Amino acid sequence: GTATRRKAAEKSGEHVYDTLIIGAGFAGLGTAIKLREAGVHNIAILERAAEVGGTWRDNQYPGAACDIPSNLYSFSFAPNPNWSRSYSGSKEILGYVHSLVNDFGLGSLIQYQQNVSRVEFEEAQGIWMIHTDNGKVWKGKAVIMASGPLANASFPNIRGLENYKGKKIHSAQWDHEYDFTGKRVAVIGTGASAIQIIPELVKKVDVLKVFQRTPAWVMPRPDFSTSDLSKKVFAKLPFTQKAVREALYWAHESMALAVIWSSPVTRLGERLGQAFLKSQVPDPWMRRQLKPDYKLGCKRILVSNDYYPALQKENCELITWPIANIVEKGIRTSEGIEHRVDCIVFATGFDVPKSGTPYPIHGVGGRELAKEWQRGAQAYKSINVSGYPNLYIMFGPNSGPGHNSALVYMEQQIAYAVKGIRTILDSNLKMLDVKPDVQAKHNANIQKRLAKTNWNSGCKSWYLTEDGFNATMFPGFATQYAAQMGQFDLKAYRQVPVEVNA
Ligand code: N01
Repeated sequence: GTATRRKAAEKSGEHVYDTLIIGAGFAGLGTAIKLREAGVHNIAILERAAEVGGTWRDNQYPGAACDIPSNLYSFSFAPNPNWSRSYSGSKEILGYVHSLVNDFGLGSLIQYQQNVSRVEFEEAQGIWMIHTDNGKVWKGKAVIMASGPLANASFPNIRGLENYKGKKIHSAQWDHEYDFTGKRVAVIGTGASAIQIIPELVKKVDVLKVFQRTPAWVMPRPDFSTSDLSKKVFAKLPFTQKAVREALYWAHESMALAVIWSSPVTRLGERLGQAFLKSQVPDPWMRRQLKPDYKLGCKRILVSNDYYPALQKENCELITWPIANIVEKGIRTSEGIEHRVDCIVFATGFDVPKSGTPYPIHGVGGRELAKEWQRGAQAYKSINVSGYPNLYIMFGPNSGPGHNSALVYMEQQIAYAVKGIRTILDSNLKMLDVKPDVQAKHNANIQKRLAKTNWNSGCKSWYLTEDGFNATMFPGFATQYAAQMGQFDLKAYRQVPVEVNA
C-alpha cells in the first residue's frame, strides 16, 4: 500500500516530504504539532543529536535554568500544571520537551543523527534538498529551519588558547564526568550562563577565579517553589493557569519600556539595579568593579539572587584585568599575573548567525545566503528571505525579544510558517518567494526603529555584528510582533505554480 511505497521511497531518498524541519527543539517540535493540526502529515524532523530538546538538551551546566517564568516559557497550547518552581531548571524544561514528543505522538517523525551540512533549492521542481553529513539527502517542498539561533558553542579568540594543557569546558557542552572537588577553576565570561554557573561551582571548587570583561546589570529573581495546592488548582481549573500566564505576559510586556527604549522607566530600573548591588555587596571596591557602565537593556539583563553573594565567597576571586593570553597552566592578565588553574570554564556564549548561516544555504540560481548576509542578516518579518522560497527561519533576523518569552514569539512564527506552507500545498506552488522590494522596505523600517533602542546605544553585545548592525532584535512590544506575524499578506510574495504536464 501507500505506507510501504513511502517507506521504500524514504529509504531510496526519493520521497518528497511536504515539509522538512531542521531541529527537534521547541521550535521544530512546535511546528510539527501545528503543521499536523493544519492537515500536513507528510513531514520529518531532522535532528543532529541522538535526543530531542535543543537548547535544554545542550545546556545542562550546574545551575542552568530559564530566566522567564515557566508558565510563560511553555507553549500556550500545552500548559503544564506541575512546574515545580516559578523559574524551572533546565532538567525540568527538558522533561517538558520530552512530554511534548509523547503527548503529541511526534516520535515517529524524528530522524536522529542527521547533522545538516548543506541545504539547496532545486528550482526546476521547486524542491529543497537537505544534505546531512552522513551522506543522506532529504527532499522537501518546504523547509523549517528550527536549528536554533544560539546552538553552537563559541570559544573566545584569545591568544594561546591552544596551548592550555588543563581541562576546558564550555557552558553549552558540559562535562558531567569532570570532578570539580578541590580544583582551581577559572570562569571566563559574566553573562547569563556564567552567573548561573558561578554560584554552583563556588560550592565545589577549591578556588574560583571569575574573569569579567564587562559587568552586567543584575536584577533580583522572584524564584519560589510552587505549592501542591496551586498545581491541583491549575490541573482542575485550567483557566486559572491561563490567567497567571496572561498576567506574566503583561508584566513582561511592560518591561519593554525599560529594556527597549530609554525612558524614565529605564532610569528607574537602573536605580533598582544599583540598589540591589548595594544591598548585596557591602564592599565599595567590589561594588565599583561590578557597576555596569552602559545603559540598562543594552545587553541582556541578568536575574540572580545568588551571583553577587557567590563572588564574595572566600574561595572566589573576581578578576577585572583584561586577559592577555592563555598559557599552558592558566590565564595571564595584562598586568602580567599568571593565574594557574586546573580547568577553564568558557561561559563565552555562542556563534550567532547574525552575519552568516549555521550551514550553507543555496537558493534560487545557486545564490548563497551567508554571502548576502555578510554585512548583517536580513529577512522579511524575520522568517522569509527573498530568493529562498518556501524556507521558514525560526528566530531569523530581528525576531529576538529582550523583555518577553521567546516562546510567545515562537508561536507567532510557527503560525505564520503554517499559513505559508498551507498556501504552497493548496495552490500547488513551486515557489512562494517574498518580493525583494517588500523585504527591503520592511528592513529599512526595522533598522529605523532599532536606531532608537537601547540595544543600539553603544555597548557591545552578541545582538550586534562587528560593525554594530543589529540583525538580532525586534524593536517593539511582543504585541507588535504578534500583529506583524498575524498578517499573512500574499501580495508580498511572488507565486510560481508547478507546471502541469510540463
Ligand atoms: O553568552 P553571552 P551566554 N574575553 O554572549 C564574555 C541566553 N541565555 O551564554 O560582555 C573575556 O551573553 C562576555 O564578555 P563581554 C540569553 O539570551 C539565557 O551567557 O562581551 N570575556 C560575556 O560576559 C543570553 O543573552 C539564559 O565583555 C569574554 C560572556 O563571555 C544568551 O543565551 C541562560 C570573551 C558571554 O556572554 C547568551 O548567554 C543562559 C573574551 N575574549 C543563556 N569573549 C537564561 O534564560 C566573551 N566573553 C537564564
